Amino acid sequence: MVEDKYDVIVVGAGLGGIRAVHSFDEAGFKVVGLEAAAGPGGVWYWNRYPGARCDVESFDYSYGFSKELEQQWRWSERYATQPEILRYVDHVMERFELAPLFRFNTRVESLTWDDNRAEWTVVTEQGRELVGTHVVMATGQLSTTKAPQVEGVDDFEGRILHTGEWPHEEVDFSGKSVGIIGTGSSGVQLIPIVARAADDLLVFQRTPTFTVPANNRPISDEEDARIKADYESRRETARMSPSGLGFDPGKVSALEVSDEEFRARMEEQYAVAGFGFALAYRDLLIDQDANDRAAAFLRDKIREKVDNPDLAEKLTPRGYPFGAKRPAVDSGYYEAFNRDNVHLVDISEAPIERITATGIVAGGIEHELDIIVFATGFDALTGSLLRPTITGRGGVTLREKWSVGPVTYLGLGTHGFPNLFIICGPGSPSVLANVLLGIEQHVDWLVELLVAARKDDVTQIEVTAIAEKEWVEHVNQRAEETLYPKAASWYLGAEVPGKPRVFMPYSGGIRGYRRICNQVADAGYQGFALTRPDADSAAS
Ligand code: N01
Repeated sequence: MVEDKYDVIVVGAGLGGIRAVHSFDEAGFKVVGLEAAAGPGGVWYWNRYPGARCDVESFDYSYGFSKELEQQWRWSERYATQPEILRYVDHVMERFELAPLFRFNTRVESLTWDDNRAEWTVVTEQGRELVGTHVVMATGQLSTTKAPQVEGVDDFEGRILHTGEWPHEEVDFSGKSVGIIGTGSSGVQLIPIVARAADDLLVFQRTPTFTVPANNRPISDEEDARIKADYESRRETARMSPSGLGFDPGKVSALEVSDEEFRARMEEQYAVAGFGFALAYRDLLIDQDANDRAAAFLRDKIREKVDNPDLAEKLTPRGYPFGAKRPAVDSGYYEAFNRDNVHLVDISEAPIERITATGIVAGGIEHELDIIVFATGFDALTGSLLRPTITGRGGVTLREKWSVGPVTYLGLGTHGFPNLFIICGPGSPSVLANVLLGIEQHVDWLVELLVAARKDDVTQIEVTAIAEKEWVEHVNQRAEETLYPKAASWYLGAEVPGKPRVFMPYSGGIRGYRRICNQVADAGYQGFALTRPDADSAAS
């Protein structure tokens, strides 16, 4: 039974879905947001592990669409914690009265395109049916968790947790032996906290990670007032920077400066910059020799921070360029390994064999544990898009179409799936830029597109095959100009065995990307076929 009909159905109530629902509603569309979780927040709803905090600065990881919101919300720290971000989300939901536009506890199972009626039928896990002229997938890039397929997981008699599906109540680590598997951003944030709380902490590390210090601090009233007095120029600086983070990439090559000058600049960046560290010189992420210099600097820092030289060596990343895997931003990560109760289990050569009733067996040794935490990450970028069955024109599913990797035009849509749009999808800057800026740019661009379509009686909007092909080539070419493809990362699909290896985000920078999107719009939505009933395609 068809329950409801909408102009726009938004899937997801993370920061992308919230912004999309709000903006489509403001533009006069009948819109509904569907969310699997019991509440809003997306990744910030699920990733409640202790130590979870954003590693983009709070002033930049926030919506820019409302000056009043911008002025009235008070961030407490340079990098907001997960609970503070969730409070912000709740505030936005309340302030803009968005809750009535969402349905929570509503997981989408399937989306099916009807070519004759030019609309999508969306079926939820509960079997409810909704019909929408347009669908916007705001399902996030890092929202489908993955746990390693280890034999014996079900035999474990202690507690198993995943950082990406953390319980709502506090987990008591005191008096416990805890094993954490994974040393990506989530593990790096969690480890120092558990180290202080648990009796024993065993860190199971497969690949050491590069980290840069967060240099977190409280935001004083003075700083808050200063930034708010001219917030627009901060936003503009962010918009005009390739990363969307406001960092002006260095103009100089790391290879042109003396050792002394290089070290002084790196020290300066290390002490303040967080993510901006990678942008100190113009070529750290594109030239191997330049990158080697930065990597050597970071390796020295590990040796300085970790007392035991053998342990320091084990924690030292080698064999892939700094930044090619997403670096973690840390607060006391290496220092945690100087504690007597923290032990590294190097599983690079002696992998985890199985989980038993009482612990983890690796390299033939059983490690007894009360709690096992999987900090093993996500089926990134495509996991949540491919989880529901999306069936497009001619009965082709998105899983079939993307069986050799995701192909999109601008990361916004894919040929054969009319009126289906993605917020920060593969092929857009998404995770390689300030994702909040990416979300707002995509939502604003899509609202303009649908307003124009409504005005011109356009009922179908579809990416053309040629535009998609050319965009994918461009994305690949931009990636090849960088060091990103040189690491087995989740950017590349290496995080899930058997996943196609395709470099997924757009590495050409969000500033240039926005320019391209604007040119596409100015040229009458070049690369999209716009169809009116009983008329031929209006653009291609
Ligand atoms: O996941 P990851 P994450 N056996 O994929 C290991 C964002 N984020 O949740 O490298 C043993 O980075 C895996 O080892 P390897 C951020 O964009 C942001 O930490 O595959 N180990 C790796 O060490 C981040 O990049 C924030 O060899 C296994 C770890 O688990 C992204 O989310 C905070 C394994 C997974 O690292 C994902 O981060 C947190 C196995 N079978 C996350 N499988 C902030 O903004 C995987 N591993 C602060």
